[in-house]
Amino acid sequence: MAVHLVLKKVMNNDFILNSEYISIFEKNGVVLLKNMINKKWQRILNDAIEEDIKKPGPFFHSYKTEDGKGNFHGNMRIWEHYQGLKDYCTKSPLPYFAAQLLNSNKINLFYDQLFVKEPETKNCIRWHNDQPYWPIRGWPVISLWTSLDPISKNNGPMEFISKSHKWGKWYQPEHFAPGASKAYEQNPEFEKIPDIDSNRDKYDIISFDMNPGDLLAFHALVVHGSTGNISKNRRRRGYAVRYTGDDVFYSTDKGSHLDLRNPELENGNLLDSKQYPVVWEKDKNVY
Ligand SMILES: O=C(O)CCC(=O)C(=O)O
Repeated sequence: MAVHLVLKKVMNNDFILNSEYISIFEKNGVVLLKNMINKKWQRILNDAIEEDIKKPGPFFHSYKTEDGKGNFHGNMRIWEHYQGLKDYCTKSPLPYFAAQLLNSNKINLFYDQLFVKEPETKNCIRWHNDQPYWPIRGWPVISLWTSLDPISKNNGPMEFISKSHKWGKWYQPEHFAPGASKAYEQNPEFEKIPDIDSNRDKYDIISFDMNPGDLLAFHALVVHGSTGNISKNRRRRGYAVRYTGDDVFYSTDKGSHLDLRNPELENGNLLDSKQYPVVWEKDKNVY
């Protein structure tokens, strides 16, 4: 028992986030955490992503490319089918990072999502905030996004409007690429996203150069998007894991993505379920 406690303390210290990171996340809705994912996890991600590109899991939703060049592979809920990703989402330090950033005693895995933009894939991801797409309500909700490729201006960095998570705005979901089959339900409580690209100088837009191993942590209501990968030879394999903190609950409100809904839950239920498992609890987990 004593040995276990000592081990627990050492590991906790290894993964304690600097309080400055937490303040930046709370203030701006996004923070870059440098060098957080070790090579072992990067290899696991690499293998699973290549496997998913070759043989996609059931929620595959390739986006049509804008000029026929490149390739944009999208998928989600992949952890449910690949042990390596399940381990990354549930047993890596990620849930503990989420707990610290969200100041929560319990963390549920909500889902994971892949966005692979091959070289010369000009598609942007339109400006949006995430939570209107999701059948969940409550404040402590976060994505931890990483890329297996170095990211800079030309190969599709994520962009964020700093502090927009506090605007109190929920924007009507729209598809990320033309040609998608089913439109999102309209929710009268959501509003149309403004034309940010035509007025970029009016917004505090921030983006980050990244290296493999870095993590971008962003709040579910921060407005964000990503630019196209216009490079001729650099890939951009982005992978996001979404986590929820204390008291987040299931919602059947209109507008959310059908593939993220959970038949086990009813409106107002806490999320604990097979699809959204508890992955970290204060005083119970090693990290
Ligand atoms: O990876 C991207 O290009 C977009 C990711 C995104 O919008 C998200 O993870 O919410």
